Amino acid sequence: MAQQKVALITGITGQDGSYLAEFLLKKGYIVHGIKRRTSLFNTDRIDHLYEDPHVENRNLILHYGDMTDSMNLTRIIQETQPDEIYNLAAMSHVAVSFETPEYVANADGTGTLRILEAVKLLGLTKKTKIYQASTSELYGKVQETPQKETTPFYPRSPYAVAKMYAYWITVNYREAYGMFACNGILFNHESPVRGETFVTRKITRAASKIALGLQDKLYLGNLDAKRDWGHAKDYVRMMWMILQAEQPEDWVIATGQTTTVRDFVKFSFAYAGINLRFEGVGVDEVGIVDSLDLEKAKASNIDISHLKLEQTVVCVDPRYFRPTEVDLLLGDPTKAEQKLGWNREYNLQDLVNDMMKSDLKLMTKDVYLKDGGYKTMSYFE
Ligand code: NDP
Ligand code: GDR
Repeated sequence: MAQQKVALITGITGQDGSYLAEFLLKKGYIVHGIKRRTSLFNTDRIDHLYEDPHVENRNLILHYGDMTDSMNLTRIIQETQPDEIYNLAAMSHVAVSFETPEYVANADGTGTLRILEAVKLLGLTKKTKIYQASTSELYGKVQETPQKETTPFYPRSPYAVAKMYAYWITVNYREAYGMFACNGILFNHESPVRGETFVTRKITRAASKIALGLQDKLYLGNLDAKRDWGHAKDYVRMMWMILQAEQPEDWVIATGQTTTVRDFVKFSFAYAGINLRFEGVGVDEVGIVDSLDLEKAKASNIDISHLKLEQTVVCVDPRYFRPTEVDLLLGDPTKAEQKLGWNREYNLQDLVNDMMKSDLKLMTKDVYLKDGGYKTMSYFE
C-alpha cells in the first residue's frame, strides 16, 4: 500500500485552513495543523474533523505554534517531516494591518521566511513542497486589468507590503536552493465560515439578522470598491493542484468577474427578501431593491415569521474607510485553467446563496433563544 502523504497546514483554524484540512483528509493525507494558544477555543471551524488525541493512528494532529516563533516552527517541521507545507497563517485583515503594521510584517512577512529557512536548515529542500498564500492585494493600485501573473505589484497596505516580502522570499528560495516553493496569488474568496469582519460575511450576517428582526441597520465603508469574489472551496482545491504541478510556479486564482460591495449588499438583501435603501457619506443613490423573495427563504427552511417588510437602511460610515484603498480587483485565471485544468463550481450567485442560507440558519437559533427568554449574560451577574 502506498504510504500516506503528510501535510502541514499553518493557519488551520482559519477559513481556508479548515476547508483545506477537510479536502486533504478526504484525499487520504495525514494532516498536521498549527494552532495558536488563545484564551477561548479557536477551533470551531475544524471541530467536525477533530479526532480524540488519546487514540492511535490519527489523521488530524494539532500542534501549538506561532508564525513569530522560529524555534517552534522548526521543531514542528522536524517532527512532522511534511511532504507538503501550506503556509496559510497570517493576520489577514487589511484594515487591521494599518493598526498593527509591525506585527503584520513579523507574522505575514518574516513568518514565511521562517518556514522556508526551517525547511532548508533541516535538509528537506528536496522532500518538502511549500505553498505560500499570496494575495491579489499585491496588485493594489491598478496598473492593468485583468490582473495576471505578469502584472506589476503596487501594494497599498502594511498587509500587502508584508505579503509582497513573503512572495519574493518564496521565489528567491525556489531559485536559490531549488525548492518546490510556489505562490498562489488568490483573489478574494469567501464562504459561510468567512471571518465575520470581512465585508461579505458582515453583509450576509447583517442581512440575516435584519430579516429576523435582530438588527436594524448595517454600517459599511466604501461601497464602490470592486472585488473578484470566489468560493473558498474552489480555491483550496487549487492550492493542492499547485503543489501537484510538474514545476514550481506562481499562479493567479480568480473568477475573472468583478462586483462592487454595493451589489454584493443588494444580492444578499434580495435573498433575504428585504427592501433596501442606502444612506450616508458620498451616497448618491437612493435606490430601492424590491425583490422580495420569500419563496427562497422558505425553501431554505427559514422561519420568516419575524421578517420585516419595511425599508432597511445601509449606512456609509467613514470609520470603515481605509487610509489607502484598493479600488478594483479583477483577476485573469487563464494560466491555472489551461495548465492545471482548474475550474470553478461556484459563481457569485451560488456564493451569496450559500452564505445567506447558512447565516439565516445560524441567526434563527438566536431568534429561538430570544423567544425562549435567553439574553446575553454577563459572567459576573
Ligand atoms: P483567516 O484570517 O480566516 O485565517 C488566518 C489563520 O492564520 C487563522 O488560523 C489564524 O489563527 C492564523 N494566524 C494568524 N496569525 C497567526 C500567527 N501569528 N501564528 C500562527 N497562526 C496565525 O484567513 P483565510 O483563511 O481567509 O486566508 C488564509 C491565507 O490566505 C491568509 O494568509 C490570507 O492572508 C491569505 N489570503 C486570503 C484570501 C481570502 O480572500 N480569504 C485571498 C488571498 C490570500 P486564529 O484562528 O487563532 O486567528
Ligand atoms: P479585502 O477584504 O480587504 O479585499 O481583503 P474585505 O472584505 O475586508 O474588504 C473588501 C472591500 O470592502 C470594503 N468595505 C469594507 N470592508 C470591511 N472589512 N468592512 C466594512 O464595513 C466595509 N465596507 C466596505 C473595503 O474597503 C474593501 O475595499 C481580503 C482578505 O481576505 C485578505 O487577507 C486577502 O488577501 C484579500 O481579500 C484578497
